[in-house]
Amino acid sequence: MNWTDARAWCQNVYTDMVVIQSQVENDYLVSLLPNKTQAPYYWIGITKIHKNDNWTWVGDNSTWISDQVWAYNEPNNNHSNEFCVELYVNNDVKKRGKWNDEKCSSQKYPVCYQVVGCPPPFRPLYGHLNCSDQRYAFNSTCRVGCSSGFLLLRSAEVTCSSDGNWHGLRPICIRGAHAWTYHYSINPLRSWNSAQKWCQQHYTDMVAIQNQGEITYLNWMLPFNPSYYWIGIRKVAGVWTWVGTNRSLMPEAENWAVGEPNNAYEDCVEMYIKRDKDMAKWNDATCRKKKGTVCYTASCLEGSCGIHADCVETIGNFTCKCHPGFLSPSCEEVVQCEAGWLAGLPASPLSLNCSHPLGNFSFGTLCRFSCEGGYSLNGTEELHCSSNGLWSSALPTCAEEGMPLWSAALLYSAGTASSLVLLLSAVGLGLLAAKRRRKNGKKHDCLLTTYT
Ligand SMILES: [Ca+2]
Ligand SMILES: [Ca+2]
Repeated sequence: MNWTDARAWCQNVYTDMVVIQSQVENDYLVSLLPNKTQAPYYWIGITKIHKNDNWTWVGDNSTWISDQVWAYNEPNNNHSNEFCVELYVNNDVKKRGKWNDEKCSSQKYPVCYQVVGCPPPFRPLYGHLNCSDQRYAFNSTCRVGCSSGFLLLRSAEVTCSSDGNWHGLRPICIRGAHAWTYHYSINPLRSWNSAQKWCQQHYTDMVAIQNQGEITYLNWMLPFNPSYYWIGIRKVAGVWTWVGTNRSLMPEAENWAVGEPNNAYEDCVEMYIKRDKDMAKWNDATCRKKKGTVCYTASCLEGSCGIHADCVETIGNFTCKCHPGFLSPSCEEVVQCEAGWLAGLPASPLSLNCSHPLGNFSFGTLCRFSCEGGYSLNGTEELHCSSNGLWSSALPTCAEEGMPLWSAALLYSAGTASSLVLLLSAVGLGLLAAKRRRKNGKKHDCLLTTYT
């Protein structure tokens, strides 16, 4: 093939005509190529267009040429148009591995190279890839980005290594937050107190860890530091406390390393970031020790959650935690208490007077009961609707003064299924009912449900 055809063939079948960038590469290539006893030899990918041009390699336009690479008396540009280069591969020690400028129309063997590539890289669920080379060639890289609301764990970038495998931890996107707002400093190392001061000056506060996802993220995000990192827990009046929220550490949130906390005089907490043993676990340590600092920036702003909720920091975001008696997601809706019993409530002798500060028969509603003359109240004088939607106690009843209690009972089961049972005040009817039950032989739990 002439040089032009040879190159086209290389590009078609492989990646391109061979490019040599060092004497070592040149010698290595010679060692690979079949020996020839005579011409034709091999085309290599270096050429020029005009007599006075530099020799230029295909592909990257490099102009590398070794001092010793030309054969004796070459390049001689013998016909004033020797603008391509052949590589001698034969047993002549003076010529083997040397170059000769040649007419590009000469017929020689093409030497091509093929990029060592990787298979298409793994695209993480909820993520996308941005690759430097769509053929995934050797040394090319792919960067992973996660969809909005998902967090990248492990490496963001993988590189195609020469063995045809992607190098770097397989990236994953986990459900997280829109932004991560952790900040750290290991220069200088700080005591716990000065770490907290630094965080409060520059960010919101020392890191407050709320779930395993944050622990995993911090362990991934922070560089290894031999003295590890302070976190925002310390002993306050003998109780492990999150300093940012002033809440005590709940047992379910504990993340102590084996055997920790182990010392009554170690009042601050460090996290073993990237430690071989007990990785990402906590240890109580003396507060004046110098360690790395991890801070966070708060996402809660005033008014983030309205007046019936607390704003709770999550990783780079916040959630609204409704106050008792209010319903998510908006925390504007108030919990209601079952009030079906009202319909069956007699006009007398029991009377009630309710106040509804937040809504009819809702959390906060308070009802006061009284009985008309001749009756006395049995049970609570006040009922209130609790934050869980249940009434604070059973309905009271009115008993005719001097009458047996059961004859004027008003039963109410507090809860969702209100069973309102009014009893007759007439003793006679009650007895009648009892008699009738015996006669029928049926089992009744309650008595009559009408009122006269
Ligand atoms: Ca020549
Ligand atoms: Ca300890």
